[in-house]
Amino acid sequence: MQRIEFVDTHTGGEPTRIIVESPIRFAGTTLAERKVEFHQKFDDFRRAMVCEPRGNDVLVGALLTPPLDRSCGAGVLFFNNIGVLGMCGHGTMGVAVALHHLGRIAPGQHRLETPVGVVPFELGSHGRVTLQNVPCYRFRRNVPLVLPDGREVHGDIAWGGNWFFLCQDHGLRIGLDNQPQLDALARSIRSALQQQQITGRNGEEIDHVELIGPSSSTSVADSRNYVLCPGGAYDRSPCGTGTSAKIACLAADGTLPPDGLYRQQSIVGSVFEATYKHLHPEHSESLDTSGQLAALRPIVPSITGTAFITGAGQLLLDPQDPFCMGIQH
Ligand code: PYC
Repeated sequence: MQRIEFVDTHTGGEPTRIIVESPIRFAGTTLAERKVEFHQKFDDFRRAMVCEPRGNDVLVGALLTPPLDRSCGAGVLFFNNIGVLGMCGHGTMGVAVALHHLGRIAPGQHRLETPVGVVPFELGSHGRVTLQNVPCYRFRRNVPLVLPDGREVHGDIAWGGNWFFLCQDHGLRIGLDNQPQLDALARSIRSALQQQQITGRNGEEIDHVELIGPSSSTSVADSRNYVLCPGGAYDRSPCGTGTSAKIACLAADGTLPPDGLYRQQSIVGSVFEATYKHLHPEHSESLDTSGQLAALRPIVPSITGTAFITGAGQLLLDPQDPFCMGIQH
């Protein structure tokens, strides 16, 4: 029987399972290489950690790895029910409180290495975490999209650590009681994007759809979102990368100034607070010498939320169990 140590958390209702120790020994020399390696060689391990019968479609996994960048306290690979993610905002907050729960970090400033870059974060009291996301930007504005039923919607395409299509003219109310309709629409948007080969920069797949609407009447938040994740589940939290993508669009429109506060409410009512600073042009050039990124005026978002520990222990992998390595739907 193999035993895998884990800590479970949730951030604004969205769960993260942090894998503290794993038998995996990576050969890759960057986290981006290890992301590919995890997907290609250890997909059964991913399934075993987050899919049924031990997990579910909503659960995001976070595999802790020793950092390759010595300025970081830990490295992490985020994954879900279908694959590996570049970055995850709610998951980063979960990792922060899990590292504290394990006695590995104290409240204060820390750095986490992810496949898309280093994510500095500050752990405050009572599970409050502010993360500084990787540089984010709007790639295309107000893109028309014809849906399979002939209806046309519009959306911005933005990078928030993952690729998002952010749509506001969808005509639906964002509320839990409307979830089946929101889900059907978000799925049809995603398949239209695929069919019409509408992508992010460098042809990358847009795998997250974010529907945006007014916040609930009892909330002071600036807007409420419904985020369809790549594996078909919807984000219970306001989505850290989705909130980053949203404020990148507001920054590009000039409707949110640097350091201005934006509050993003999720479908279950939880709220992330977001601010941003512009990325220094020299920094953009060091990330992309073609100058294309600098022209998109990337921002560096700070996202704040609260995560809670919900469980900790060992996952048991019994080789006699026919579903030991999880069920892939
Ligand atoms: O918080 O960035 C996020 C996220 C991505 C997918 C689910 N949550």
